[in-house]
Amino acid sequence: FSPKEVSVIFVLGGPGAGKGTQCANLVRDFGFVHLSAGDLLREEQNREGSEFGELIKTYIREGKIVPMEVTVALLENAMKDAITKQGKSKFLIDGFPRKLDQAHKFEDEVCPSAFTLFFDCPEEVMLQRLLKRGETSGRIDDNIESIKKRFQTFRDTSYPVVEYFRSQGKVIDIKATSTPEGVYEQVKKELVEKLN
Ligand code: UP5
Ligand code: MG
Repeated sequence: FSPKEVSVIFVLGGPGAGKGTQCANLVRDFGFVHLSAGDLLREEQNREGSEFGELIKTYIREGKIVPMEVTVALLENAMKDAITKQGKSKFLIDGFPRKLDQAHKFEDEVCPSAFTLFFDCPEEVMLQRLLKRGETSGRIDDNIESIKKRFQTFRDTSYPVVEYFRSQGKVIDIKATSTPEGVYEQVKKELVEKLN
């Protein structure tokens, strides 16, 4: 597909900041296609016959970033599907890019982003959310050891991506500490301003 046919918004924020929750709201109200890189990786991990299953599992448990070739291919395929099978063109790419080289590769080879929604949330709050979710989620990384590693990776490797987009004036900051509804009010307000 041609980058001209599509628009991409990156949705970034620490582990448990509420990216997935808010993307679901935006899908309901604005008709975006929501692609979570983490969800696509978990799906690939569970796919019968995947050559990357074990690798993805190990990286996710350790809170490390899966080699970008795998993730970019999954995202690109999912975008192609949504375009050809559903005639969609507006994408929320959630939890990606998590490293500067991924940002460059995606914007050079797939599609430049319009802007980034950044969910800003303190670690104590994210920790409580993730531990609570871990009681029922079955996610192999919702345990205290993995969560600490995810936070470390976010601080060292992923937050610099936000700063990079910020230096281009392409970040919308959202305070992600209030209720899901309260956070969504901010998201809607900012988005409507941006899109008008
Ligand atoms: N919740 C949400 N909002 C709330 C609010 N305002 N108040 C109270 N509770 C709130 O929310 C997390 C939990 O908090 C839920 O229980 C929710 O109900 C509650 P959610 O919306 O799921 O937050 P989200 O930011 O999406 O958290 P998630 O755990 O998905 O974030 P991660 O970034 O850690 O996970 P992701 O799936 O993106 O990545 C997982 C792993 O995959 C990475 O660690 C990495 O190993 C790998 N990965 C890559 O290698 N490359 C990639 O490009 C992407 C992922
Ligand atoms: Mg998520």
